[in-house]
Amino acid sequence: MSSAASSKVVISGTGLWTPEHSITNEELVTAYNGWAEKYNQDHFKQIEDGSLKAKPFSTAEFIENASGIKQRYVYVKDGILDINRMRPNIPERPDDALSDQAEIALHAARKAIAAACKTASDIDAVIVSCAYTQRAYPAIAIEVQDALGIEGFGFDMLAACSAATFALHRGFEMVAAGTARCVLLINPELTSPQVNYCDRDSHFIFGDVATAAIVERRDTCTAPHSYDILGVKAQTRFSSNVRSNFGYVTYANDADPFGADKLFHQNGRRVFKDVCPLAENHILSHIESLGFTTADIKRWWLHQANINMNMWIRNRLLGEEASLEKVPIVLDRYANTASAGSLIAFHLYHEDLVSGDPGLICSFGAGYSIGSLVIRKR
Ligand code: CO8
Repeated sequence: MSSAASSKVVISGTGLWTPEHSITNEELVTAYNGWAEKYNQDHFKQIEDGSLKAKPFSTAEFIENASGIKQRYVYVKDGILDINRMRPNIPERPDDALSDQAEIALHAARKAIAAACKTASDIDAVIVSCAYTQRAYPAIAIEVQDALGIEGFGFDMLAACSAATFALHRGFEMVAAGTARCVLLINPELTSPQVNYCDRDSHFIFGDVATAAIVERRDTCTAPHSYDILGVKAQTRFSSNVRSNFGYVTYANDADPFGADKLFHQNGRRVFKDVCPLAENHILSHIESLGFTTADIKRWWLHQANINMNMWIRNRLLGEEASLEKVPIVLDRYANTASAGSLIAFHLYHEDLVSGDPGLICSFGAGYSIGSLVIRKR
């Protein structure tokens, strides 16, 4: 489904919050291998009689070659590298304290509001959109709305890898329809509590971050850098190849609430093979529907899950000789940040574009879901 060109709605500012803590591949691998060695020793007998499989070891070289990731940022480092814990230690906060996710959302939101030269009174709606929210209700968006003193309304939405682009689509539609003058969209991607740090195949994939964006009417925009939204396009296709069974029904079915299937798990190879061609076709049909060719698009802010996926898409759409400046990569530093990756890339690599330059923001991954926006610098 795509919506036709409109230059009445703009992205007028973005914000990025980067956690102060980071973990290198080497640190992560040392912890995982220490845990695996202990597991194998503790289960020596079962491994020998074949009733259990020995845990394999991880390597930093594999991680960098297979994914392009060198390090990741985390909200709380304490606990993740402790071989007796292997998960972050994030203490529960009382109901009258700001929640963790609202806190990191606010860091990014304030930066986006400042970049767009807006104040709370200009904003009519707040959408918090990410892969997980830390509770079902009250919405994190309403907590953020309250902390910022914004009138109007807020709601949360979940769309895994495409949470940020799908939220931008909703902001675009609300402003185009006149139901809001200006919308604040936030992606507090607190992924580390859902990472299985005891799974060699996926322990390295994710990092924490928060991104935010302001979408508003073109005629109210006073920001130094702003982008007309020329069109939006979304596509989903059901797949269980990237899945988390975490949810409130676990209480009713007596399953282990901490079981491996309740954390992020995937068939990574399958995802790669399915999603790359889907994304290629989606992007081509979107830009062509707006009268552009791939040569016209000056910058490609792609989802950041895996360097080899982005290079595959670059090679298919632009050719192997295309400059990496056109297709910025942030996952070496940030790792996969669920929906926030394309927004981090946009935030860090847009100011040098000149008036009239078109660009593409595109997410692809779990769901499967693909979401794109074709934008043009004003
Ligand atoms: N160290 C050493 N060896 C390893 C390791 C490791 N850590 N892990 C695997 N190996 C081994 C494997 O066992 C395998 O060995 P063998 O050949 O003997 O069987 C070999 O290395 C190759 O393994 P793979 O085939 O799995 O390796 P790949 O080259 O396919 O790379 C990747 C694995 C990196 C996972 C790759 O397949 C990939 O990135 N695929 C795409 C994944 C993707 O995009 N997924 C979507 C992510 S979902 C998302 O972005 C948001 C979801 C919601 C947020 C969740 C928050 C927690």
